[in-house]
Amino acid sequence: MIDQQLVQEHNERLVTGVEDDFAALSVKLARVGVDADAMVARAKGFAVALPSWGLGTGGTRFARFPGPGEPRNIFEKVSDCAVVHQLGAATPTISLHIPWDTPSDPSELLGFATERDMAFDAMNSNTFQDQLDQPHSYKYGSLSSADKGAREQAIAHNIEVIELGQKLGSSALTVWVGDGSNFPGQQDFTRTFERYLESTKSVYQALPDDWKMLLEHKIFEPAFYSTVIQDWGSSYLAATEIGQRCACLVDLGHHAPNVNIEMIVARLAQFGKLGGFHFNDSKYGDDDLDSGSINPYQLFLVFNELVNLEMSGRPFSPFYMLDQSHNVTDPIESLIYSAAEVQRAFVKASLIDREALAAFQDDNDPMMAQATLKAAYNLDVEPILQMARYQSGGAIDPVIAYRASGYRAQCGIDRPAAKTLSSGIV
Ligand code: RM4
Ligand code: MN
Ligand code: MN
Repeated sequence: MIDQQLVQEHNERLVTGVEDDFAALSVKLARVGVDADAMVARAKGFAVALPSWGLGTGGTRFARFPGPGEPRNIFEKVSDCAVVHQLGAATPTISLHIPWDTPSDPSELLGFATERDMAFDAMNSNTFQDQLDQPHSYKYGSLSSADKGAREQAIAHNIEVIELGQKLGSSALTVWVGDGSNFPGQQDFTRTFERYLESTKSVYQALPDDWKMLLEHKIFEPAFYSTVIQDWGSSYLAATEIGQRCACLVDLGHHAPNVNIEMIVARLAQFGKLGGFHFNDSKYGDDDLDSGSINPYQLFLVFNELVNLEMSGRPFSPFYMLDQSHNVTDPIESLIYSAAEVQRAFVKASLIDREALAAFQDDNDPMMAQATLKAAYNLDVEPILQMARYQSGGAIDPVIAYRASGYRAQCGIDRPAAKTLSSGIV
């Protein structure tokens, strides 16, 4: 963790300016009947989970350029997550990926996280890679494989992930499989999907009553012709077949460019099958760019749907997580910044004048309807986010505070990396 004294000194230098900006924004919002303090409270209540696999430098098929002081094990990842939350005050939980993060002693890991005020969010299984000593290969699929042994192994793995998650205080299993095909004709779409459903139902039977199972769709990769859960339609069908506590997880990067993701969100929400999100951004085929870095308006429109759902009063407690790969930035900086971008979209969406919007919609007034959305989107809500961080004990400008702390340089000393050439796999 970073010395809290440093955070306080950082805040003391900036707080007067923030108070001035916040006062000005409060006056502006009061004119349209919005209480700025209530928005700060809302921002403070917002949380998005951190992906344990996002703390190391990411890479591509071509190369990876590791940064100094990368975490070498799950404890160091938790330490880095604690720093992200200490400064950004929006990320109190961690989502683990198993077996990448399997602890030898779960209670030790839980204790380590609790001491740092961190908890565990949804658990992620991994049946898209083979592990050493694993009897069956996932080369041709896992939960949907034609090989019964591979399917049974994948089911058993998912159940083990649930059992581990129970020891860590988690309450959800996210299932993303790389299953699919690279050639037309390679797989029979229907039989493959049937096998997937059968396997996933077996996992669901082991799901504790208070858990959720989240199915994540992805248009392509690693399979390049078809994937078993390719789109939200397949995901919805599967979640509906599997059971009431099974729902769909939307990873923003898992769609074709220009797809109307906010409408997918609305559809899933309407039919009670929206389970959670993996936030990130994408431009072409990449699924792991930083949230809000390419298309912040889309993120806002997604949150417009989420706030709509919240306002509808229907039961709703989605799992929010960042799922990003940081190839050219310090992962801690990216995660702090991205969490704030997601929180910003949430706050802006909370400022939409929904009554006016509904009236314009019913009057068939597209100009004023879109202007109502834009009025909220165009507001600069930074003082609200700064005030929320300040009141929560975080840093007013968390990336600046992080840089000033020297945390990364210290990690570079404490965590010497093995000297290997990092190569791509082309
Ligand atoms: C996938 C998907 C999953 C994540 C893996 C590492 O593209 O987004 O959520 O667990 O990557
Ligand atoms: Mn994902
Ligand atoms: Mn992905």
